[in-house]
Amino acid sequence: MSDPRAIYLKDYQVPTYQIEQTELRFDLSSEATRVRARLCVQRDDTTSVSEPLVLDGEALTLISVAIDGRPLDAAEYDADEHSLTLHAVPDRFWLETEVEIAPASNTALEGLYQSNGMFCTQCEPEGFRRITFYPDRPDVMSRFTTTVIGDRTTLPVLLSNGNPIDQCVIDDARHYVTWEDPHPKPAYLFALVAGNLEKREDHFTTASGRDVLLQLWVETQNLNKTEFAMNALKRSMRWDEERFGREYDLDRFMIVAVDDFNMGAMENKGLNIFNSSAVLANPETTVDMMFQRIEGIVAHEYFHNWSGNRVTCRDWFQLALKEGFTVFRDQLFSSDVNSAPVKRIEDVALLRTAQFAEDSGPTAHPVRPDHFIEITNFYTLTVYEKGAEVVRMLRNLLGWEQFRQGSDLYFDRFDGQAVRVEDFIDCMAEVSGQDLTRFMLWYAQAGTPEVTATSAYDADARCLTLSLSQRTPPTPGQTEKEPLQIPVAMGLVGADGKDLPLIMNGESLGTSTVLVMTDAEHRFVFENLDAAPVPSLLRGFSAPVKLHHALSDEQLAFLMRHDSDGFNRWDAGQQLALSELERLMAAWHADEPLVVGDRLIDTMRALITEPADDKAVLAEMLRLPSEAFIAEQQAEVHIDAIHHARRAATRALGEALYDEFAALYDRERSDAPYSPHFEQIAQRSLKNVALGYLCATGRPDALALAQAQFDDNANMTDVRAALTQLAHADDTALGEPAVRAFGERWAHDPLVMDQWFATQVSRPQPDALERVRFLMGHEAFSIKNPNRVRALIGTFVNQNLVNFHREDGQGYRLLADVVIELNRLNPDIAARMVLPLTRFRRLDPVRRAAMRGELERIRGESLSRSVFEVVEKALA
Ligand code: 0A1
Ligand code: ZN
Repeated sequence: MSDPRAIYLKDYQVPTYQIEQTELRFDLSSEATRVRARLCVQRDDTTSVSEPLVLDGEALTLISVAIDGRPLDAAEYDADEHSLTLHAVPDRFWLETEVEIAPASNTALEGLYQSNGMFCTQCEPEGFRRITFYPDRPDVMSRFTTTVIGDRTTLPVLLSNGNPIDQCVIDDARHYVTWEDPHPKPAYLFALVAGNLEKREDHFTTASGRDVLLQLWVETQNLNKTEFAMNALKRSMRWDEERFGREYDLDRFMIVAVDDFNMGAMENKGLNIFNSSAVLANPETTVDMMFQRIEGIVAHEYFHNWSGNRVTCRDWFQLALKEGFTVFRDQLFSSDVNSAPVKRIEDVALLRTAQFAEDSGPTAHPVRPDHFIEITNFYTLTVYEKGAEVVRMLRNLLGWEQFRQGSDLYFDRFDGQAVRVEDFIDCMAEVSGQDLTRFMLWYAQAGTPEVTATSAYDADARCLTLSLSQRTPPTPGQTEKEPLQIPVAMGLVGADGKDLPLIMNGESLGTSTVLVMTDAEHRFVFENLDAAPVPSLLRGFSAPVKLHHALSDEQLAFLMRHDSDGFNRWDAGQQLALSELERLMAAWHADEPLVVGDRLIDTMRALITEPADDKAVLAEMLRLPSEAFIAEQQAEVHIDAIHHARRAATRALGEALYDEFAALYDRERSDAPYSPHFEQIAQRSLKNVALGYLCATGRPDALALAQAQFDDNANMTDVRAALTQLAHADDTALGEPAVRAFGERWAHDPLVMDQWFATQVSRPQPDALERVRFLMGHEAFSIKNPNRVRALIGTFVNQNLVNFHREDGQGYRLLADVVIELNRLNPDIAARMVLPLTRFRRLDPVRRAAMRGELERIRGESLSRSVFEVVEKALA
């Protein structure tokens, strides 16, 4: 059933009017901000003179409209809830409007809003229409000049895009600053910030020798958390010059940290606005993982200056054009400056759990959707992460050199334009001479392709035949799927653990190659092999597919030790652990004791005791597959079986390898001053994995180690790891006081209190849900702040599966209550939070019914468009 309110890609039409110049004047006040806009409007050559000018506008109080200085009377325009229409307009003219808006009551955090008294904006994708009447679409690009007027004492800092060109004190109370951005941009990249802020300042000299002023603006108490992000910014700027030949193009680059923010951060031209959680860090308050996330986000937003801002999207269906490419660029950056295999492992783990789950659920959509009701619902893992995998596949198909040429051509050809995914792909096809027609299907087909591999060795012919087939399961609205172009990076591992030379049709391919699938079935014959090798397929996870390659536990254990590809070594280990966990789950269902087999224990022992070349990879290899990943492998999901099997395995490994883990813990302890450098991070990660196994035994001496680490208070990574062990122990004797002490120590720091919430609500014991309800009443919690909601509710729902999926349905009820409240306050966050309730198809009948019941209860409310779209899809 087609929804009347849906918007379709096929209906795209070029804008009828362009805006050459945009002059804005903001007179800031919490309840009644006045926004004056002077727009130089130009009718498009192809537009008929009778075509009305229609401007978008949401929740605006219109004060006045004038054309070329002449005020219009009410008969000359129509203003409704969503637009302002002018019927007869000249070919080219100045349009002046004045509107009033109320930032203080804007809890949706789109448009102009307030966060701790500070004014800030979020305009992507369609927030600018909440600021003034405007053609709010990315293919209308304009030069902006912005004057911000504000109170001198409460708003001493007034920022917007570009360069300050004028500033003055108006009277005792007020002052203004005028900013000019020389680069034409779509309205979604507009930004304004006003507040009582302080800055960290630095400089960067570009490759061509220009000086760029760098500023990081924060509230005073956060100045001691700015050093890391500033350095990450400088590293990103240098990296983009070296790797992609991209130089910065303005005299200043500013970042502002904001506490209330829907997403991670936003790439507004020259004035990035960041969720404070995505930029503020220091060793006392911030865990290693967050340092790395911050580095990646700073890079991501900076990289958007080219992939997003200089070359932008024609329409929002093209979102993956900027996001997929920019995520790929930030992944490459993080992998260049840290442990490359671990970066890949983390990204793939996210993809294979969360994105694959999206791709197999009711909200599945292609990387480039062809219709939507609410575009904010499409800032998804599919658009971002699968979008990045698609760009990575191009790199895999073309090789780096040609990929880089394609990227150069794209930036060069489309600089200053708003373009489509096809334009990007065409550049890649042009420089490589490859036919990428079939490749485009990656943007159009939803669902995760399944690749099945079998191999047969023929001793007489001394060859191995590798058969690969592909199939993409149906997704809502897309029943038939075509074969995709899939790059399968691979090698053959010989009995000595070394990669064998690959010979196909008499041609030598080296020891690692990329097989390209374009059809449903393929056969590849490798020659000149003395014995049956073990195929190592999909190295580096060269395509976002589910690979079914039936390897025995022996072969998995072999690859885990010998594969030359770090990612595949890890993956073989995960498969091996998974097959053990499956045995345990079967035992749980049969009410039999959960006994862990020797193979898993022996492989883990070997890992711990043999010298490791990459500690970061080792730490990852020692971790069992997450509950979410295990669930993703099952046709029918049994949360309790998963949880108990994984817990039993962790405990058994802890018991069997207690001495080894204790020795590992000791070995990786260090007194060196904290640094977020990846080698130190790897060491802490390894040490804290060991601590986890030790504490899983519940032995008092293990918990004493955790207590000592907590008391030692060396850095937040170690403190939080210790606190987690204490707070998640069955015996609350140590956990309770530690949780209390931590809460008192950090009551003044909301980002640390988020960690405090998250640690408590991920506790596996059955009292977790009551704790969530209790903490929702804590003074540090606010349902209006997205970070608090994610830390408290999001962590419970996504990281505490046994308790969220309680059979009595209380977990679902709690989430539905939250969604109903958020639907009124912040529809975007509500629509994100409701997603776990839509994933009921593979659960047992009792839970399925309970989830559906809660969704129906939500549907009974007066719903925002975003929540409506998700709930309708789920119940369809
Ligand atoms: N373009 C940003 C993501 C973003 C999207 C929407 C937002 O508010 C509704 C905020 C940020 C990025 O990719 O980083
Ligand atoms: Zn982005």
